[in-house]
Amino acid sequence: MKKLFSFLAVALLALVLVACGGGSSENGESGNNGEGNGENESASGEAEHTIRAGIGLNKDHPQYKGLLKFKEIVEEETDGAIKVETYHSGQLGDDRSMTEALQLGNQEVTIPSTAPIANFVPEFSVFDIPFLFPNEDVADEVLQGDVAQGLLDKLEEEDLVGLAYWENGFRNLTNSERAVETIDDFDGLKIRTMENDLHLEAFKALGANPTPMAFTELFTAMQQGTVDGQENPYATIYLENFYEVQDYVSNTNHVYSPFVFLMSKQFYDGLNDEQKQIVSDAAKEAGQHQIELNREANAKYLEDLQEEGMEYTEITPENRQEMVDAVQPVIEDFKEQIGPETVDGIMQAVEDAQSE
Ligand code: KDG
Repeated sequence: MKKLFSFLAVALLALVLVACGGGSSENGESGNNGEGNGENESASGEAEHTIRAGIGLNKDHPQYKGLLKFKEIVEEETDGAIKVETYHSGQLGDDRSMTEALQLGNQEVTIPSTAPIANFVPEFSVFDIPFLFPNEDVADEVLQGDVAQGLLDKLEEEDLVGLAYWENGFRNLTNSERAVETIDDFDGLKIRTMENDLHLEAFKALGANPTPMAFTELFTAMQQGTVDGQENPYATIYLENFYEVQDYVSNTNHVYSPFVFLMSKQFYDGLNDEQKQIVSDAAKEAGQHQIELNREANAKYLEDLQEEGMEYTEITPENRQEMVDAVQPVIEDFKEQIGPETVDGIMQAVEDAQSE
C-alpha cells in the first residue's frame, strides 16, 4: 500500500511540475516572434536552467523588446542550456511583488524603475531627485559612472543582482482635469505616484494630492477617477493607451527614471562562470538595444498623443524653475535617508558630466 501512495505522490508531483514549469506562452503569442525563437520556446535541447522574466509594461513597449533581445542572446550563447520565459503586463505581479519573488527564488528576472527598488535599497531614491538629470547624455554618463555602478553592488545585500541599467526615461505629467502650465495648476490634483516616498513628498510640495500605487492598478484608477493623473515617459503614456483616460499632457520632465535589470541572486549564484558572464553581457547588450528603441519611442509618441486628442502644454523655463525651487526642501529632507555620500556623489557626477 505504501508503495502505491509513493507512486501516486511522485506522479502527482510530476504533473504539478509540468503544469508549473511549462512556460506556455501566456503572452498570447507563441511561435516565432521575428526576434528568434518563440517567446517561450527554448532554442534547442533540454534547458539546464529556466529564467522566468516578468515586467510591468506591455508587449509593445521597448522594455519588452529589450527583454526579447536578452532571451535571444542568452539562448543562442548557451545553445539552449538557459531558457528564458518572458512575461509582460504584470502577468507575474507588480514591481514590488516581482522583486520579492526574485529574493525568494520564485522568479529569476524583473526590470523595475529605480523608484520601487528604493523600498529594498534606499540609496536608489537618489534617481528620484526631481530635475536631477538635465538631459539623456548626462544620464548616460552618470549611470556608467562609479557611484551608479556602486549602487548596483548594494543590491546583493538584498539577494538581488543588478546586471545593468536600462531606460524608462523622462517622466511627464498627464491628467484629466486641466492643462498644467504653472506650479499653481498642480493645486489639489490627485496624482498617482510610484511607491516611493520622495516622489510622494515632491508632488505634495508642488501642491498636488499624491497617491502611491502599483503600475498594474494605474489604468483602472484613472478610468474610475480614483486619481486625476499620473506621470510617466511618453512611450508608456502612449503604448499603455493612457490617452483613452487622460486629456492633458505637459512636458514637466521632472524625473529621469532608469530601469534596473534585476536577477535573483539565488539563481545567479547557481550558474557556472561562463553562464554568469553570458547573462551579464546579454543584459548590457540588450540594454543598449532597449535604450535605442526607448529614445526613438519617447521622441515619437508626444505627437501621437496629440493626434489621439490629448492637449499638450509646454512648460516654460521660468515656470519649470518655480517647480524646481518648490521641491528643493524635499531634496534636503531626503538627503539623510538616501545617504549624503550617495547624493553628493551623484550630484558631483552630474556636474562633471555637464562640464565635459
Ligand atoms: O515594469 C516597469 C514598470 O512598472 C515601470 O513603468 C514603472 O515607471 C513605472 C511606474 O510608473 O510605475
